[in-house]
Amino acid sequence: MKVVVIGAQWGDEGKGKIVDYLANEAQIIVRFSGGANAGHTIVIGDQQYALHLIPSGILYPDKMVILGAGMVIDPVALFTEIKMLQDRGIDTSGRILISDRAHIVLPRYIQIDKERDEARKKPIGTTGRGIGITYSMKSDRDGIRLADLSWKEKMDELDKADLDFLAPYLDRLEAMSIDLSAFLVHHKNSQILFEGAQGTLLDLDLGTYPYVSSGMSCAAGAAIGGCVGPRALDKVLGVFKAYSTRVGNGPFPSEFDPSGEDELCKFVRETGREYGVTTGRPRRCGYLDLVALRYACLTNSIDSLVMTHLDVYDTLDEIKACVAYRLGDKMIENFPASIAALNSATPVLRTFPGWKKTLSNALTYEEFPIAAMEYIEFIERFCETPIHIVSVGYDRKETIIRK
Ligand code: 2SA
Ligand code: GDP
Ligand code: MG
Repeated sequence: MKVVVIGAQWGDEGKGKIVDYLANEAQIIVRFSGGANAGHTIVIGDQQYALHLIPSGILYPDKMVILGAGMVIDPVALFTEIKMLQDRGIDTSGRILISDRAHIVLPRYIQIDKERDEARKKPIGTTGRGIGITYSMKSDRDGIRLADLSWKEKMDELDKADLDFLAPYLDRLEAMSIDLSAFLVHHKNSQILFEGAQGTLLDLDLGTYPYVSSGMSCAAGAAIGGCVGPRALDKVLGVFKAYSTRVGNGPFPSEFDPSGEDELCKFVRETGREYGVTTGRPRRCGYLDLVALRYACLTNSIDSLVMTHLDVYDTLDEIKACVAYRLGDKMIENFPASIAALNSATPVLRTFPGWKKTLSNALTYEEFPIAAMEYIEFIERFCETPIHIVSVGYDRKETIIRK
């Protein structure tokens, strides 16, 4: 079985937690997009890990993890992350491979990324990790792939600073480099997870452009960045939070209070620990946006949704979710491409009763309070997509599978 796990919102839905949970049943985990902009958190008991480049799955001693062709890899960030894992007792040797088609992030790209975003009249609020520049060098056909590191003519084009930067990493990158397509053909009977980064609404094509990242966060990206054809993928899981968050700039129609100062925003941010894993920035918070979630289901062919952070709402008297946008005197139910429309859209909210119970104590879905079930089942009907997994806490254990 080849299963894709993507974010169905603006990232940070809990993909790291869910991929780690599902990795128990897989042999190979392939990250297919993004770079060290991502922050995927995994919590096991009193241990917390923040992964940026290495696929969630590395914490099991026997899984192979692969950085796919759709990724952009900063060697400094990569080897810092490997050292962090090894220092914490995770034996990574021989288990981390990289597609020879993946692109390399150079320090000067990081510099340009920061300068360019600062110079923008309307900054995107990038993570400053050189992501957009590396992907644009790639589309401009000036990028450097792992495979190019041993191509003399290409290396001769680089200036001395780039060569000096790359020199200490060449042997280690070469040792990890594989032909991903051939590798996956060879392992065609393995259970494989394809792990996305960021989320649908940050996808370069499907997201709120230009307020997006530059990789493919969508399900189709798993095929391209994972070096397989789309028909090789068996199932798409879309992870979403019981509410919405976004870090960085750009439209967010269901944002609680754009000043970020209202009580509900503060409550959700602190209870859900909504701070960037890579930059530490406070995340903007808002109501669950079902217009956007349904768009994510449709554009990614999501077979099954995974709901996370439901526990964050445990103590609320009532819960609201956005079921349409009001645009002037019109109501719309489809997610528009126009940033002007998204900026002026006001959310139409539906209210649900709260459950006022601690969900993380439940071992099965049947133990959930009726009010929590009603919220979940409304979302399923609205999105015409089942929710098979519900996460009620950050720990690996706090995960409920619905039968
Ligand atoms: P970039 O750096 O070019 O990819 O930034 C472009 C936009 O993409 C957003 N972006 C993210 N949004 C949510 N989470 C991300 N990862 C980190 C995390 C974020 C952090 O897990 O918390 O630490 O700030 C991520 N990476 C990129 C970014 O905010 C821009 O809006
Ligand atoms: P990712 O980028 O999608 O992997 O998500 P992040 O790791 O950036 O952010 C998700 C945050 O929520 C992390 O701090 C996780 O530990 C935490 N988390 C994941 N699932 C749950 C959940 O169901 N409930 C709560 N309270 N926290 C969760
Ligand atoms: Mg994250």
